[in-house]
Amino acid sequence: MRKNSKLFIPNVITLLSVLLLVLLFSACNNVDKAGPATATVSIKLNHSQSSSRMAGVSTSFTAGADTELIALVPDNTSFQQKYLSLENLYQFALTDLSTDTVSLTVPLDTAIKLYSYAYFGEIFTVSELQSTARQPVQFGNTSSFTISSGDTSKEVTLKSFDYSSGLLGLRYAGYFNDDLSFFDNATEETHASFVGPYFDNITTATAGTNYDDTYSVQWKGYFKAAETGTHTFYTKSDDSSWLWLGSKLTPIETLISERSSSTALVNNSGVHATTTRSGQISLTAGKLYPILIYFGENGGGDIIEVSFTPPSGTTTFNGTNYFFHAE
Ligand SMILES: [Ca+2]
Ligand SMILES: [Ca+2]
Repeated sequence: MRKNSKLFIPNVITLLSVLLLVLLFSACNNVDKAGPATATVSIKLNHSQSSSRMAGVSTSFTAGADTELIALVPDNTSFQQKYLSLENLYQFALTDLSTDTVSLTVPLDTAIKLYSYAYFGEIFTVSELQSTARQPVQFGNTSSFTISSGDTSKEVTLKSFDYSSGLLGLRYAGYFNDDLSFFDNATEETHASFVGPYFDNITTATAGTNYDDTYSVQWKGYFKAAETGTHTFYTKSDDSSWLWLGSKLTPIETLISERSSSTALVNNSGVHATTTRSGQISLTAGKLYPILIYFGENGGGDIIEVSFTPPSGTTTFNGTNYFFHAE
């Protein structure tokens, strides 16, 4: 009993302290919940035509687009081709394509920017886009800007994403053994002999030869055709290699999600000595096509080379001005 009464006063003090902390905490939360002041602003979009990518794809960012979704994000938000993956997103809205304007409720005096996702062939609402896995076929962004109290309109330039030279090449631990889904969850690893991550060509000089066992490599990006007509693609490998080319205007993520053994342009699968296989495809000059290459080495000798023959050209390993990746 005595013991309990001695503890009574300290316990009350502790209880009151906790109560005070809880009150302080909830007060702070209330302030946070209120957030920064906002204003609803009509934003005029100037669609830039300057990018090298769009020179190859379309003369105008939204030319022929039926729906354009605008995402309002904090300035430090990284671009995602799947817009639903954007973090810290403020708001989605659709552009009025007849006036190139979009109405958004923006935070005031905060660094913000817009990401744009254009769709072709069908008109969507925001909720329809949010409930579908449909991928946009063109992307753009603005520079950072702020809206201050009293601003009712703003004009911003929307630039399409540029492409940079080279395919992204990543090496993984283990031999994929023709299990295409291996690359979905493979463990990336670095290796001194594996030069990258962007490849203007894939030859014994860049990927190496006879330098290791039980590893796999994925190259992905875009192939920009210089001529219209039949192109032949080759892989020369020990052991397995595969090559896919998707439809023009298709993001590489779509090609990866749809690739299968039956849609491969080059199927050079299996554990085997150095073997060259090829496939042919008709391409249009100036257009970008997603390209995906898988390679794996089980044991013994190892080599991977990728070459192609344009309609009127000679076979080459040199992918400069042909191989690109999106920024
Ligand atoms: Ca080897
Ligand atoms: Ca081998």
